[in-house]
Amino acid sequence: MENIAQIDQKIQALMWQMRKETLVKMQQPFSIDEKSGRKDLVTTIDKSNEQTIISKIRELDPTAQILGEEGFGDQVNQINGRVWLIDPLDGTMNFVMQQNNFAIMISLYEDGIGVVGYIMDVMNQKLYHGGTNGVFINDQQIEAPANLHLKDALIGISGPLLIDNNHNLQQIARQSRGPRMYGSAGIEFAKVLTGELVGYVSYLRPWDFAAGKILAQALNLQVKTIDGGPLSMLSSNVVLVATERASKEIVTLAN
Ligand code: 2AM
Ligand code: CA
Ligand code: CA
Ligand code: CA
Repeated sequence: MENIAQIDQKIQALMWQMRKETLVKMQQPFSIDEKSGRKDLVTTIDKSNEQTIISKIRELDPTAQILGEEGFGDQVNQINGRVWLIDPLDGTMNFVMQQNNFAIMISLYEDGIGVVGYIMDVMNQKLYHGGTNGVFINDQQIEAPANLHLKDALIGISGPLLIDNNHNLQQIARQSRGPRMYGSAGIEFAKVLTGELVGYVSYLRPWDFAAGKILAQALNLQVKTIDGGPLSMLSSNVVLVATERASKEIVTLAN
């Protein structure tokens, strides 16, 4: 394998290529299928994006494991060694209904520790990327967001969790300046990175939060389960990303 700086340059280039391909493919007819039901869609673009990303990563890092949402990667049963996580289209419902507010996400973990994460906000032409050496939007490094309290800021909460009032989330929303709901984990993580949201709570699978977790932790944000515990990288979690202050406040209210 090449060194991480070389790999990073190539994955950044891949993300811009995937953005371009996605913009082209969405102008042509594509088919849409239901996965678990009418609120859980997959398109031929989710699948072809994943296949393109996986074949490129196989070329760059042939011995790594690859975990992709649409199943074109490996059966990953343990997080040791190098593992790439791929969400080829995040916010597929938004992609289908809005042609906006969706992302493409890639990340690399080594022995369970985040190395680099990438979130491409396709329609806004913004690539959020980096790791412990800093977090960037395109070529611009960004600073850690202010350590705001819940009461002073907006919070992202997924629709189903807020509607069902799981984890006391309606009370948590009331204590904030207001809840927001964007429908793409990648877009919501990006808004926490920039301080537009003080935090985000959603029930997510590893490829939904893997890239965002790396970028958030590099900016002193807390990324945990809603109980305040560590996230599992191999199963679903109710994920909380927030400033240090809001994270404590939300965990207390939720439990
Ligand atoms: P996806 O679009 O890649 O599936 C809002 O739906 C957010 O939650 C999206 O980031 C979506 O990712 C994610 N999500 C996770 N599990 C989901 C599910 N079963 N149905 C719909 N969205 C899901
Ligand atoms: Ca999906
Ligand atoms: Ca997703
Ligand atoms: Ca997806």
